[in-house]
Amino acid sequence: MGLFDGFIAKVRNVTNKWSQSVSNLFSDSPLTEEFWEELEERLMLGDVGVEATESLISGLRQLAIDRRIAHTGELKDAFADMLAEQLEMIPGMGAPIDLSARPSVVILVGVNGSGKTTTAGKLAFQLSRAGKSVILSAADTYRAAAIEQLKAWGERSGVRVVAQVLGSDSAAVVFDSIQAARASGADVVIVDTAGRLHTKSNLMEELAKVHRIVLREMGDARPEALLVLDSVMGQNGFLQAEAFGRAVHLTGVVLTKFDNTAKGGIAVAIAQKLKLPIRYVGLGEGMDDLEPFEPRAFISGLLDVRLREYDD
Ligand SMILES: Nc1nc2c(ncn2[C@@H]2O[C@H](COP(=O)(O)OP(=O)(O)OP(=O)(O)O)[C@@H](O)[C@H]2O)c(=O)[nH]1
Ligand SMILES: [Mg+2]
Repeated sequence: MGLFDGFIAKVRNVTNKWSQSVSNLFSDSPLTEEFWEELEERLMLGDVGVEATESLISGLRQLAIDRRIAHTGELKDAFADMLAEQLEMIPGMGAPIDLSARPSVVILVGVNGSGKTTTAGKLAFQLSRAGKSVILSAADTYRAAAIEQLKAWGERSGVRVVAQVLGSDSAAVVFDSIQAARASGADVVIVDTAGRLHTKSNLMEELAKVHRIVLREMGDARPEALLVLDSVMGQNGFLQAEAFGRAVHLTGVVLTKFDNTAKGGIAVAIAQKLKLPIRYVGLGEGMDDLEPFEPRAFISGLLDVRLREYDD
């Protein structure tokens, strides 16, 4: 069993119509101009993005010439390899989050409803199960329901939640959480922030303030600041990334609701456009439905191929 077999199986399980339609293009059929057009169209429809699509197609065409390939099926492994390479180009792609500081801090940011609180809960559960002492920080102080939602996750996973009353200053909650972590010797603080439109500058300033407090409290260490992106939104979600990246130093992406998307190519577009490493993929609403991202395992599951050395 490879290290990421479970991840491959999960991605394969949710493998949607799109990846099947791409996968099915690689068959016994002769390699025709029509094939290239179809492939290009399906990649574009799947949110792979213009640049990545062009570079994939031209690389694959060259390979077909070099190897005198006659049937589309012979290109499938090479195609999967190229997709994986597009992902692997980004430093830190699939790397585990940095939990070396004590306490380490993971801040989740993103627009409304992208899956921040759910991700915070799943992550708290998983890290806690792995033997880490975790604190959840309820820095979304805008809605009472948000604090309750995080507390419910805390109960479910046996993790302490540090919260203040509705309307409190987010940065103060985060400060409290870090103090509590220090006092109790906790390993990691996971910060759930309010969803916000990236165009609201006062809200983005609030996020910057949270980040500053964390930096100050961590000394030489650095937090993970993960942009939580809804896969279903596809490339429409990219506009957010730039604004969030100005407020906090983003260290990666959590790609949520991958189980619901009809456009599996979004991971490739994130690499190409945002140049941010994907760290986790959300594949459902349950506690176990958050998987560390691994590029080769991901592509293996997506296209139903077996890429070599995905777990080396
Ligand atoms: N299917 C599926 N649903 C998810 C996933 N992640 C989150 N959700 C659902 O998406 C909805 C919104 O999730 P939240 O975690 O509340 O999102 P949020 O970013 O905290 O939202 P705000 O705090 O309002 O900005 C909930 O119904 C979640 O159960 C996922 O990976 N797959
Ligand atoms: Mg929330």
